[in-house]
Amino acid sequence: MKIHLYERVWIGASVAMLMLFFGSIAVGAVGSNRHPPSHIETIDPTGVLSDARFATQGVRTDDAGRVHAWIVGLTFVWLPAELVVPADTPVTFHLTSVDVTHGFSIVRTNGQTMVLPGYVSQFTTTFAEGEYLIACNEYCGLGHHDMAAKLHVVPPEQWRQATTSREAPDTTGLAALTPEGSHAGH
Ligand SMILES: [Cu+2]
Repeated sequence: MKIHLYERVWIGASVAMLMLFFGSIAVGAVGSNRHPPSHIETIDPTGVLSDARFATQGVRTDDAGRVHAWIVGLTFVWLPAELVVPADTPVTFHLTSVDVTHGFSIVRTNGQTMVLPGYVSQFTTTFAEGEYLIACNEYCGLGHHDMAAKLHVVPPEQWRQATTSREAPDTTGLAALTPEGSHAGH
């Protein structure tokens, strides 16, 4: 079979482009350690705020001293709206939603995941010192553009001092928030 020269050139170019695009995905996934959020851990989306894992949102350490952040997304806020974590230390994020799908995105980092009602999304990453914007990158309703939070990454010594003196966060009133309750009409 005779293949015209131009046809061969274009076949070659298409194959090269496919390899380039696939390669860039592979480099992004492996090089930047990106992976899909876990869909293994489930949660009752109507009982998130009374669930032991998410009743108190925020940053906590486990018995082994590892740092975890527990975050709830709802139209149109992240709870809590401010997080403080230590720099250059792995932080494991656990996220869920009480209503619709949200996108948790820590801008200028590889910290990003979809947040779905009924599931606990989880990822672990480390940060350089600084202030980061957390945005919702999954359209969730009319107030979507206001759905933002702040991540403060401080030197580990400073963080440890602050956590030992920090009181348990005040969650009074949060139990009254339900998907239907205070956020109707998203
Ligand atoms: Cu959103």
